[in-house]
This record gives sequence, structure tokens and C-alpha cells, in this order.
Amino acid sequence: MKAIIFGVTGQDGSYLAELLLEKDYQVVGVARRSSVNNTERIKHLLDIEGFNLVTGDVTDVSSITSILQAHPDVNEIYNLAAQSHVGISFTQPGTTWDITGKGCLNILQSIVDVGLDARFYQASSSEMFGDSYDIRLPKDMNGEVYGDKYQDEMTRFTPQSPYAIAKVAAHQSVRLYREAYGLHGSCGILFNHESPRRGENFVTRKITKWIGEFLEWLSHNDIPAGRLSKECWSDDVELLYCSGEQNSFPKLRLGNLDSFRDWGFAGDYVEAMWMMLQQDEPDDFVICTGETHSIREFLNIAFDHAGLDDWSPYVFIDPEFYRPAEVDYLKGDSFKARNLLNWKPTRSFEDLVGMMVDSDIDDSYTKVPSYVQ
Ligand code: NAP
Ligand code: G4F
Repeated sequence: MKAIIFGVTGQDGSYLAELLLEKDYQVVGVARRSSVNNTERIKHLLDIEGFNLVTGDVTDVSSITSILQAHPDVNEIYNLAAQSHVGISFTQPGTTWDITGKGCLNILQSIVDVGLDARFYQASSSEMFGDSYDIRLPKDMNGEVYGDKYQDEMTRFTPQSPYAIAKVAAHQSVRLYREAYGLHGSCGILFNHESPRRGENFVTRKITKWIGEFLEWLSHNDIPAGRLSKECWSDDVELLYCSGEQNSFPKLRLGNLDSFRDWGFAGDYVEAMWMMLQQDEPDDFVICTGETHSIREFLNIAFDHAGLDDWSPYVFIDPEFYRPAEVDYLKGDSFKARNLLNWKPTRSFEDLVGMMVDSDIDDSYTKVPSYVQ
């Protein structure tokens, strides 16, 4: 079996490449040209027989077509390429549209033009639901909703960002190419999924990376955990001081702490992508844990796991990280995937947070911390 992965250098691309190589696939990974090394997450795969890294860009149809023509025997094509940061999509809506929306259309049309019979996976997103949800139980006599709010394959899309609009366009394009050309194209509507390989400007990794660097700073300065009391710190809004002004550490700068996300482990979610393409008929599936937690809850567990009792003195709320429009609540129902694909998540929320914190604590002892770079 042979697969092409667009977006192989990303979090999911790296896990998916590993999964397919384990299954004895030949994997063609597509990475865009970059002036700096963008293969950090897949460097352990580069010399593996069966893995072939090629250069390409989803905004350039001719580059996609050349790759597809070079692999007429490809069985599965995964499109994970995106400008995937929701906040950045507000400041770069055009780039986001070109990569995240039109990039998908470019691949679909190239598949048709080259005449491939391959199966196609599109990385759709729970962001497409925006501020929309369904409610499982009725309202009470006063009209107050007391039921469980959730999103599944039937929930309406009301996208709340340029990123989400681009994802809806891509999602609808797959449906159209399925109906118009008989393409075996499936969309995974994936809720947030994280890992130690998560990009450093997503909220979960931003928190765990900060914890790793902070603990390293404490250790370099011989500050024992027992001295982690609040009187140790000055009242400076943005910096933490311990023994003098020359010895400060930047606080963790975050935006809205009150949104809720359904967070799972990325390794589980790439398994679902592969399972979707093993179905006789193409279809769309929600992939999620069914639990929702706020950013505050993430902070509670992450700081507690690292042995830091209260995160509030360490966090600076910076309006820079607020978005012009927010998605307040995501909680999925993966009933369809559990039943038809036999898929289920393997990691609890607490395991996921602990795994990310542990990884960033270990890493920080071997890497140059960003605050001295
Ligand atoms: P990610 O880490 O940001 O990876 C995105 C990948 O797309 C990277 O390999 C990136 O390359 C590549 N890319 C960007 N622009 C490109 C272009 N013009 N041509 C070719 N490749 C390009 O994202 P992820 O977390 O792995 O997510 C994978 C996919 O799932 C994305 O489409 C994302 O929108 C979607 N998704 C993610 C989640 C989640 O919670 N993680 C949830 C739902 C949907 P560089 O390494 O060079 O930047
Ligand atoms: O970690 P986030 O940036 O993820 P977001 O916006 O939910 O998007 C991720 O999940 C989507 C699936 O639902 C994917 F499609 C998408 O590609 C991406 O992987 O933000 C999560 C929440 C938001 O409410 C945000 O406002 O955290 C809040 N937040 C608070 N402070 C912050 C920050 N987000 C970021 N990135 N940085 C902050 O400092």
C-alpha cells in the first residue's frame, strides 16, 4: 500500500506517517520549502526505507499534480496541510484561505485531472461548528436548558473565524467531489487533539512549555520548591522576580481562559483517519473524547502535575491573545465513529496533560530555553 501525506511535518502528519509505516505502507510525505528546518517532528523517519520526503505546496496546483503523476499507484491521500492556527487566521485571512480552503480544492481537482483511483482524507475541524451545538435533553418548565450540549455529524456549521470558514469550504468541496466524480473522499471532523508534538503557540503546549522552562529557571537559580511562596514574587504584572531584578522570568501570557474544549491525544486521532479510509463507502465522522474542559481546568491539572499549587500568580492575561470572535464551547459525540469504525480514545484528559507536562520538563533540560534565545 502507498499513501501520500500533505502536511507530514505537522503534529498529526508525524503520527500518521509513523502509523502507516508500522502497517508497512510506503509513505510519500509532502513538505513545503522552508528556509529553516521544518522536519523536526519527522527527523527519525527520514532514513527509514519506505519513507520518501518530497517538496510541494498545496497552494500550487502544478506542484500537487507533479507529485500525484509521479505516484500513479497511490492508494490513499491524506490532506493535513493547513494554516491551522485560529487566532492567526484573523490577521492572515487570505493566506489561511489559500492554504486551508483552496489547498484542499487544489488536491481534489488534481486527483480528478490525473485520473487517480485513490481514497482521500480531509482534515475537517470541530471549529466548523463555531457557536452552534445540539442539546440532548429538553428545557425545564422555565425554558432553562439543563441538557447536555454537544456537537455531532448533524450539528449545523456556524463558523466563527477565517480558519473555520476555509475548513467548511474544504469540507463541502469533498462532499461535492464525492457526489460529482464518485471520489472516495472522507472527512474527519476532529475535535482538538494534542501531544508533546503540538505546535508551541496552541494554548495547551504554550502552558506546558512554559512550565518546563520555568522549572528549569528555578533549578538554575537554586530556588527550591519550598520557596515557591507568593511573597517570593514582586507585584510586577508581567515578570516574576525572585532574588533581584537581574533575575526575572516572564509570566505565562494567555488570553481567554473561559472557553471549553474537547481535548484528546493526537496519536489516537490519526488511527481514526486511517480507519475512515478502510471503509467501503466514504463518509464523515466526528472524532472526540466526549468530555469538555476549560483552559482554567487545563491550567489546574498542568500546574498541579508539575508540583506548582496555584497558577494564578504566574499567569498574565494579555488582551493580545483574545480573538475578535471566540468559540466558547466544544464537546463532541463520537457515537458514529465508535459504532461504525470501532474507534475510541485511549487517553484520559489527565493522562494527556501529564504526558505533555512531563515531556516539556524533560526537554527543557536538553534545549536552550526560549527566554535566553
Ligand atoms: P499543524 O501541526 O499546524 O500542521 C500543519 C501542516 O500543514 C504542517 O506540516 C505545515 O507545514 C503544513 N502546511 C502549511 N502550509 C502548507 C502549504 N502551503 N503546503 C503544504 N503544507 C503546508 O497542524 P496539526 O495539528 O497537525 O493538524 C493537522 C490538520 O488537522 C490541519 O489541517 C488542521 O487544521 C486539522 N485539525 C487539527 C486539529 C487539532 O486539534 N490538532 C483539530 C481539527 C483539525 P510546516 O511544518 O512547514 O508549517
Ligand atoms: O489552542 P487553541 O489555539 O486551539 P483552537 O482555537 O481550539 O484550535 C485548535 O483546535 C481546532 C479544533 O477545534 C483545530 F481545528 C485548530 O486547527 C486548532 O488545532 O485555543 C484554544 C482556546 C481558545 O478559546 C483560545 O482563545 O484557548 C484560548 N486561549 C487562551 N489563551 C489561547 C490562549 N489560545 C492560544 N492559541 N494562545 C493563548 O495564549
